[in-house]
This record gives sequence, structure tokens and C-alpha cells, in this order.
Amino acid sequence: MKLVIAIVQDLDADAVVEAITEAGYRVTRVATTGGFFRQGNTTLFCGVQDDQVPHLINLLRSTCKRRTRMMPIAPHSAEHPMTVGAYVEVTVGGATVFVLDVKHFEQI
Ligand code: 2BA
Repeated sequence: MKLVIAIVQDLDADAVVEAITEAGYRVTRVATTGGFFRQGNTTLFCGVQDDQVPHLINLLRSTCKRRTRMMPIAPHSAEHPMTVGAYVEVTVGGATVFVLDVKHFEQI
């Protein structure tokens, strides 16, 4: 068994959870915050059989979109000394996925 942890953008979260549950998998959705943007995103926990991982990742691939966001550059930073009000384009998502081996699973 594997635990798939997927960090997705809030904009995609409803569609992803719907696709995962419609496919018959179970999912837990947690509201999380990215360390870089310090803005909300969604982390999904899915426990699945080993052979179901590729299907689950395909569902993520088809429902999570890459988007570009404008990120303000910190004014007067050592790296960018003359950049007051400047922005840099950052590409976010589709999904950041971790697949972990599950040593033990039990529902009580
Ligand atoms: P955030 O940490 O808010 O990062 C948002 C986006 O900012 C990232 O998109 C990436 O494009 C950019 N970014 C993050 N750290 C950066 C850095 N040190 N330098 C330059 N650009 C940086 P994604 O890579 O698609 O990540 C989306 C979210 O997934 C992240 O939100 C974070 O919550 C999570 N994540 C990504 N990689 C992770 C990892 N290795 N471990 C834990 N969480 C991760």
C-alpha cells in the first residue's frame, strides 16, 4: 500500500477531490499554506494499493493546472537593491506529489 500526498492549488482542489472520489478512491483534504507564497493551498492524502498509484497520478495530471503568478520582489533586498514595486513571474503547480510506502494500515 502507498500513501500519496499531493499539494495542489486551491483553484483545482474541488475538481481533484471529485475526480478522486468518483474513481472510487478515498481522500482526506487538508487546508495548508505554502512556505514560499505564504498563501493557502490544499494537501490531499490518499491511501491506495500499489497498482493504483499510476491511475491516481493521471487523475492529478488531468485535473491540476500549471499557472503563473506574479510575486513581489522584496524592496531593497541585497539581491535586488533597486526593485521597489517590482514583480517576478513564478509558475505554480499542477501538483507536488509524494508517494510513500505504508508500513501498516488499519481502521479501528
Ligand atoms: P509555495 O511554497 O507557496 O511555493 C509556490 C511556488 O513558488 C512553487 O510552486 C514554486 O514555483 C515557487 N517556489 C517555491 N519555493 C521557491 C524557491 N525557494 N525559489 C524559487 N521559487 C520557489 P510549486 O513548486 O508548484 O509548489 C507548490 C506548493 O507545493 C508550494 O507552495 C509548497 O506548499 C508545496 N511544495 C512544493 N515543493 C515542496 C517540497 N519539496 N516539500 C514540501 N512542499 C512542497
